[in-house]
Amino acid sequence: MGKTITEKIIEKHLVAGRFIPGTEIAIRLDQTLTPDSTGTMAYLQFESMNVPRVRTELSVSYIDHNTLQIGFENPDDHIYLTGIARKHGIVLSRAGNGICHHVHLERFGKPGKTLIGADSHTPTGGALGMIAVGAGGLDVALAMAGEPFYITCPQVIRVNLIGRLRPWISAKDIILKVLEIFTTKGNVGCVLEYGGEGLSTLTVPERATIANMGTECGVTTSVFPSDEMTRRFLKAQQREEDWCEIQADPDAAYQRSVEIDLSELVPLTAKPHSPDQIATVREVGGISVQQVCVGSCTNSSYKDLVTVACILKGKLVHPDVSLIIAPGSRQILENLARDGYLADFFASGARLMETACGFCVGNGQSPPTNGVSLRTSNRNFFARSGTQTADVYLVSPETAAAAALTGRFTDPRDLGIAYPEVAMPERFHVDDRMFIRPEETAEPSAVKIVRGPNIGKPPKNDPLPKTIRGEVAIKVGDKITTDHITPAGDLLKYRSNIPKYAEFVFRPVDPSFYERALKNRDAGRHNVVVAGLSYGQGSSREHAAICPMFLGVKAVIARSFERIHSANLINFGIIPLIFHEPDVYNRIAQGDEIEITAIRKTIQNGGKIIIRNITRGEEFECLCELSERQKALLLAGGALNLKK
Ligand code: MIC
Ligand code: SF4
Repeated sequence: MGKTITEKIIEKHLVAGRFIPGTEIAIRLDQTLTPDSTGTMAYLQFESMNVPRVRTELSVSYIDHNTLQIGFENPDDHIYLTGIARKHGIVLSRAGNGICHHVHLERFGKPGKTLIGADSHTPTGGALGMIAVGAGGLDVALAMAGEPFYITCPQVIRVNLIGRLRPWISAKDIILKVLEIFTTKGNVGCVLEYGGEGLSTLTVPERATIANMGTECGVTTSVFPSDEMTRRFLKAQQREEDWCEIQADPDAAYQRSVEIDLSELVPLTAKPHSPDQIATVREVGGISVQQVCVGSCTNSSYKDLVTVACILKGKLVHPDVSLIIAPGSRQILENLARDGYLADFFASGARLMETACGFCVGNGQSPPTNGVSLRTSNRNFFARSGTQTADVYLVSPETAAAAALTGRFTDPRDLGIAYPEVAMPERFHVDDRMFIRPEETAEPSAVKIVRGPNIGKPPKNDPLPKTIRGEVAIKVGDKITTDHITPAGDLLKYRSNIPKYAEFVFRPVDPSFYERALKNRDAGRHNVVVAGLSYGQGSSREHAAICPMFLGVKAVIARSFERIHSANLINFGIIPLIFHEPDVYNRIAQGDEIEITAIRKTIQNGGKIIIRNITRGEEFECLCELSERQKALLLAGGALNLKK
């Protein structure tokens, strides 16, 4: 039987296991990437492994998330990252060079290669025909140290695109349709593999929008074939030699197939507060809009921004709207400047931001109280924008531009102007001077690493105790994201300082959690978190496991977990337990006294995991499927203990 693209690439990189969906496999990694926000912790962990040079073909460290530099913490992180890159053979992409996923696609991604990144949108690389997966920083550190990456061998779902997009409809509308079909829940362990004749009109940056936001479905990754479009993009990037063809075999078998007719799509939006709350723009109606943000790793390509510039040309942004434009990379910004489009932005009253994550991660540009913000980014989780009362809608660049002009949610087809058909340039102006390359450092071992006062050490954990005894320190509902657990925005500057960052765990849900958890921990009691469905959705930030670990959390009992977060919990010695009978969730409350006797022995030898709810006089069973490797990680109290 023929093979899928996913199977072909994974099989070439297998170091343990076989391509049997649902089983644990290990793959060799060709490339890694880190952003600054998760990178500092990843490199602190990498340093503790005493490996002098990275063992990958390519590792890139990007300074892209936190470039605001309010206070010394953030610039100190940049200096630390630069030193680490010079010392250990990593390429550094300097602040101002752009968002990791854009820059990686432009300059480093290669069809057929494997990549993991300490950022959940690493699957953007799937647009080039790579297997690109998001992971916790510790997994990336291990990959740089030459260790393989362990994942559950995925089930492959085919997304067949037929037809052709009509004017004013674009790649964002395709992925919003995918989110409507798949939702954000229930897709753990799957890969979305795209195919069909509809692909022939989609350029790599458009495929990147789709692969990028596939993350919101909770899939392991998304992947596109590497075809003539891919060759064209790499040629435009002046690196055609990196191209090779990768196609699924015509008789490849898929777990499931879904077909989307592009010619039937209309402008869509994801309503607050989840990327799968899909409606048509017309259904939402003409509500007034106070802010429009075009940017992020999802939709800020050259084509996206030129389209917006053409729509704005000769007009002024509505007086009640603040329009933010943040190009995805310095290359995009420079090409816009050279081709004259920046002048159109300035003349229209748009506000130009740095080529960085910025507003997307709540790092500036918070909407006003009760404000409506239209964004081309990928996440509209509660409070992520920095304003708890704001409503964030995710839209295409076309819909964003329409609202910027009218001050209202507007179907861009109703603007009454001709659709600007923008082609991808045949050749981009390329300038790689904002990378610091390993070969530029003459004596890497002599590089002194500078650590500002905010840069700590990765916190230690004890091995798993014999028995877990303590209280349910918090009970939360469904779809708790890592933005709820460890908020970013103004707190990004504490990413290198776990004791400080831990003060804000669960702040958007229950600001009193920290005091309670700390009190229990200091009294020698364990903390347990109880949650609903899809716990740990969203970002790959392992801080959502490290900070709870620091506060003495030993187990999370949920109705279901998302992939990266569950791996992060295990990496830091916290047991992810699943209610055997979902109904028990309704009978457990915050403050309940909990005991899990002989948990160490049960993890070691197998057997039923029974939880005693002492407060309610009830016993219930939990499930926890673990590989031998994961058992060893939990028993040791995390991967760092085990590696030592
Ligand atoms: C995000 O989009 O949530 C982030 C910020 O890029 C994160 C990484 C982080 O938390 O630093 C992600 O997606 O993994
Ligand atoms: Fe940056 Fe936003 Fe993309 Fe995360 S989703 S990498 S914060 S632009």
